[in-house]
Amino acid sequence: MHRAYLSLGSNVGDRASHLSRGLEIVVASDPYRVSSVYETEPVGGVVQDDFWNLVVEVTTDATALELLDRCRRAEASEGRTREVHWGPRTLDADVLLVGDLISRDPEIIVPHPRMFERAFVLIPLFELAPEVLSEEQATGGAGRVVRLGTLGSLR
Ligand code: PH2
Ligand code: MG
Ligand code: MG
Repeated sequence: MHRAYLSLGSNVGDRASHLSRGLEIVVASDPYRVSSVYETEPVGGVVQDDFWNLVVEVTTDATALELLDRCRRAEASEGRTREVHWGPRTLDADVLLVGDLISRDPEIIVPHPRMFERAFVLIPLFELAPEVLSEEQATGGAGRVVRLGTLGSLR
């Protein structure tokens, strides 16, 4: 058993529904805890609407690749298409951390190679599990991030 952390984001359509349905798929039947939802400035240069982002902690036996498969199924279920790299999406689900695993497999790099630059990942992760980040890491990310409330309160 390990604790894994996944990031979910949406900036197309009904963001709360995409996040809720995606959440159900990525947690499967494992115990989980979820951060608040944050409204976040798009990172990466593409002009697009603000995202809603959250982080979920899953207590699981699933491997990194199995978690990646859940992420892909969640994205597919919300009708994700891949038109613009880092562009608008109904749902993006990424594996951030899987216990203390370090994976350099190009299919699934863990920790997520860009997570420490991104406030939209670090702020919700710090809310949920401050012990997995140093103070320096937690405050080192770029981009405006505003807490909106719990997912339940936004539906
Ligand atoms: N995802 C990206 C690129 N940029 N910006 C925000 N605010 N939130 C995201 O989830 C996001 C992004 C690529 O996965
Ligand atoms: Mg992503
Ligand atoms: Mg992704």
